[in-house]
Amino acid sequence: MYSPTVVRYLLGALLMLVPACARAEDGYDLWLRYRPVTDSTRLAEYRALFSRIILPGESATLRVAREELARGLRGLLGSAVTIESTSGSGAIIAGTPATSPYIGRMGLSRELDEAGPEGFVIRRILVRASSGTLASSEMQYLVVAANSDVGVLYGVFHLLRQLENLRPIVQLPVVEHPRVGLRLLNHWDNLDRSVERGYAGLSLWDWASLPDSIPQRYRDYARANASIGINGTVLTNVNANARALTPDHLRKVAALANVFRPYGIKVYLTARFNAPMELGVLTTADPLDSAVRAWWKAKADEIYRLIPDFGGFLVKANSEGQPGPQDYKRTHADGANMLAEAVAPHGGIVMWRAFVYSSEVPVDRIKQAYDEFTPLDGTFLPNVLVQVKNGPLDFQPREPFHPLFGAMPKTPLMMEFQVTKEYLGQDSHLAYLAPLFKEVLDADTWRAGRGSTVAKVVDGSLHGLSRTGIAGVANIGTDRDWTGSQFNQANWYAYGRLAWNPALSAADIADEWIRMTWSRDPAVVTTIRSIMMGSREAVVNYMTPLGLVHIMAEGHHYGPGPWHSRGRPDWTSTYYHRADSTGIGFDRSVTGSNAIEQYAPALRPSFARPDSTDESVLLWFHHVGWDTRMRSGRTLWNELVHRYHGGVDSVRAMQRAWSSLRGTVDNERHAAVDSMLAIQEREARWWRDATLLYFQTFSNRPFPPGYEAPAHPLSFYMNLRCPVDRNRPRCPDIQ
Ligand code: BDP
Repeated sequence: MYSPTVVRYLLGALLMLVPACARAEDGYDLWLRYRPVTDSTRLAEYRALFSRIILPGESATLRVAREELARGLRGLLGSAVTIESTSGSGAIIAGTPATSPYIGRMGLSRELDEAGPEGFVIRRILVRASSGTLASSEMQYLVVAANSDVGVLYGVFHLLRQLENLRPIVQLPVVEHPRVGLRLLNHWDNLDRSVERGYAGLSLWDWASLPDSIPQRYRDYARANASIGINGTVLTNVNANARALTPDHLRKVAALANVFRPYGIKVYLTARFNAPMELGVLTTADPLDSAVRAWWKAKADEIYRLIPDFGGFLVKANSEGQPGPQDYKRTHADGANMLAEAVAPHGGIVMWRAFVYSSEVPVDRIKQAYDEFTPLDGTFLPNVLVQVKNGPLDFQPREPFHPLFGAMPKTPLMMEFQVTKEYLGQDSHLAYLAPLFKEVLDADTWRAGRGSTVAKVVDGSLHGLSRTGIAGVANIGTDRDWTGSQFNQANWYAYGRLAWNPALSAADIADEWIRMTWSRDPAVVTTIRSIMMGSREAVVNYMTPLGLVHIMAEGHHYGPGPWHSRGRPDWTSTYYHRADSTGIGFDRSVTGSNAIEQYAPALRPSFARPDSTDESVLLWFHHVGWDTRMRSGRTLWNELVHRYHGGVDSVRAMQRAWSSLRGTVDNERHAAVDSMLAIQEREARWWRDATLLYFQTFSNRPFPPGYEAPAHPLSFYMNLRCPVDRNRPRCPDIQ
């Protein structure tokens, strides 16, 4: 039980006296800044209720919740906050029925049932101080109640977010629970601290100094994740290294698990399928071999001895050179089930990725996952989830939703989004991804009639599945700003918020994030929101409009390379755009690869013909003639030119809008974003000019009048060799 002594946070109060300007603004604080509320009405309202905290309990999670609440309120209220154990007028009372004597007596059981294991209830309670007398006064409390300690922590973060957003107290009551069970980050981090597709410095995990050294940054990472409801983290790259499973390394993993546990975050590892051969003495990794099965069981037992709440394994198998069950003529289900059996006694799970394609070049690579996985529906053990990328290809700026969603009714399908922007400008381009995530989550699969959205597949409601999950490939590294640039933080934030509740809107999430990260000034919020909300479409337009995909340069995937045609065909650009003198695009209708057949019958007609297909995915589904009329009345060629130029114009508009904010946000971060936008504008032109000049060699049509001429001839772009820095090329020559 929490000690009744009044604890004053003197240190906190002292810290508040240090002027904010004494610290350079570098973005380290993310959205957890807790800057003082300046609206005087709101401040008075908040001070009356939130200057006292009654949050008893000594579990590590409740301690974190109490500290966070005190820290947040101190910052927001700009005054001292006391932690007490007795009720007096005006206070926050937080806890579970088991940890707080008050909560147990409040009759919240119906709401708590609704909140479930991770959710919370926020209620306003008015109590008459001395009933019966005319002088009676009402005492007001705000109650944050949950069934579990982590539910209390989520409730605390929710409450602080509401206050950051200046919500009036009457609007605070709520019952909240996450719609998706597993809300995970996938770190593609290698053991040498390099990060595959990472653009924010090194891996956060300093394996060399673990388990002894635990920098504060690990806790700050966990805090940030808990604040948006993320409850698991896969620490290692899907292109896995078996060494992660050695005893030495597992002790390091256990140290991280200990740091993250109070924040409700479990750790997971990627499992290299042939680890029994690489680490053990076995000569096979055949999932049906009894020695192999015994090896994995023993390995699982060893892991759980060190980490009793270990989450489980994520596996990339038989994909891009990774070993897997097909090496032994076994199925993906055989492989997944073997691992699932090993972790099942400990409550662990296996996330088996559907990002697979064979080493033989197919007629249409994007069809392979569906073809391989749908026959396996119903054959996976209950603790297996199949993890599916949002689109059938590979995290492009725009793809249609993956046809596996809705097509495996007996198998929990996890969504895999990429938060790190491998194909959307990496660290430097401002692209807010919530509209992309929402487009996919809201897409209608039609598998059980209208309204069978991808979100309903992911949250399990479409097919009545209770095990559910969502994963985001993390964009986090050792950079001070965590994500390589200020606005990339919004994608981490938005991913977490949508994992908690896929029904939230991209604009509302942007608003919250802006108020917490930049400013509560309505004019500033409106300007930044408009920059963010248009930003992903701007990238689509200057990189891959009208359903084009995969026309980036080889290897680093950063700049344009529509001419790339060397090596394995389905890794080239020409395989995907299929430009020729008649037109451009990949025919996936019945006259082509017939990939449209993988969608529900009710959807197929809309993809079947160019004139019934949404223009945003037109060239994904069809090869279209250069002179075909688009909805705008322009020919396809002219429309392509128009879109590419529109993309660049949008970036310029973003630059102007951002400039208008100078002086309204801190200079350091303003300047940082300003210089990133300058890079983005230059590189948007690079994409536009290189790509249009290249496609012009097929269309043989002039650029319509009125558009800016390319700065260089095509040969200039094709011969550019840009030095690679942190995975991505800096190209000083393009101006
Ligand atoms: C692609 C990445 C590659 C990943 C692969 C995957 O380019 O680095 O290993 O996806 O998801 O997007 O496995």
